[in-house]
Amino acid sequence: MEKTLIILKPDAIQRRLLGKIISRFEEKGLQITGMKMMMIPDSLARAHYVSHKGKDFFEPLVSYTTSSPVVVIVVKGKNAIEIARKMMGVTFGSKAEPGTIRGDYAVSNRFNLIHGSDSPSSAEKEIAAFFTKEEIVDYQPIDLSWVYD
Ligand code: YYY
Ligand code: MG
Repeated sequence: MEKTLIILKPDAIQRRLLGKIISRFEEKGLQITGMKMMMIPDSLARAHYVSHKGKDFFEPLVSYTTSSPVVVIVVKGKNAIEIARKMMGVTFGSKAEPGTIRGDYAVSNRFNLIHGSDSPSSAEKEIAAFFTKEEIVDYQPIDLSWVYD
């Protein structure tokens, strides 16, 4: 089983889309194993997006990320990282395919509703940056034998 960090970004909260987006992961068969609402501190936003430091969109991205609460979720499942990225759609809302989260609910480049880790190594780092060990709850969903063959 793989874990990935999902962030429902400020626009997801402000536009009251939390429930719709969370439902998609539940309905897919992925497991929520940690979840909380928080304000992302400036230092954490900068560290989270450090690979984009120096790019023209970096400062506006940090401002947006810290502008309002977010909901952070640890989503668990076989191949969860790749599945979540597919469900999100490509980065820009205007380019994302219908049927994806960004494709269905976003038109913007920056206001694209959701973050998902892009690799096992970033997932591990990002989960550790946003959650303590105690905040990740290990439990066995009762339907797993019907979710996976
Ligand atoms: O992983 P993902 O969120 O799909 O995209 P990244 O390339 O990692 O960029 C992070 C974040 O930065 C993106 O969600 C929107 C914003 N962004 C932007 O505002 N303008 C760009 N040209 C590229 C990315
Ligand atoms: Mg990224």
